[in-house]
Amino acid sequence: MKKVAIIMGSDSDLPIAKKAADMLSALEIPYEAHVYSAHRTPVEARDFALSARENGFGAIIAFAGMAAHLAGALAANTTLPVIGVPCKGGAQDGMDALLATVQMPTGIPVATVALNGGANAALLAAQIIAVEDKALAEKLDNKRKSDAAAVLEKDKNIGERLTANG
Ligand code: RP5
Repeated sequence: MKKVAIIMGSDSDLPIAKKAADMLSALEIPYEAHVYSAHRTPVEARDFALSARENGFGAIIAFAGMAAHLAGALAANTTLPVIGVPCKGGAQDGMDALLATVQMPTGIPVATVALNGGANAALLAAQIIAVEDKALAEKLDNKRKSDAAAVLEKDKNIGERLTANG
């Protein structure tokens, strides 16, 4: 199975990256994690992206806050799908990172998820890999079913919970 890359701009992004790592582990998808900054270690970030396909990766998830150029910088050096996770914090509490991640020029796409959306980034990476992996696609279908069942379970007693004291 293809691996997923988890690349953080800083180890301060770790709590958000952990949500992705946990989801990938739950789906039994192999991943590799690194701290490579678009600004502080641009050479390492570029080299990783340039060799990612030949190193067996199928998708890259990039976590960055503030002037969040990491996802775009990686995407500039690979045609593997790159998923950007804008991280909260900084002067605009993440809006700066969201816009820096999502507003890519034509030709270099980055699939951007919600602020701090580590779990969805992992699910999107899983869906990309599942295009060519029937067993993983089945796992994702089953997860959708069990997630839906959990919501319907909550629906059962929501009226009582609404009227309960305290
Ligand atoms: C970004 O700047 C990182 O991805 C992180 O979200 C933010 C702050 O980094 P640190 O100053 O905490 O290392 O490049």
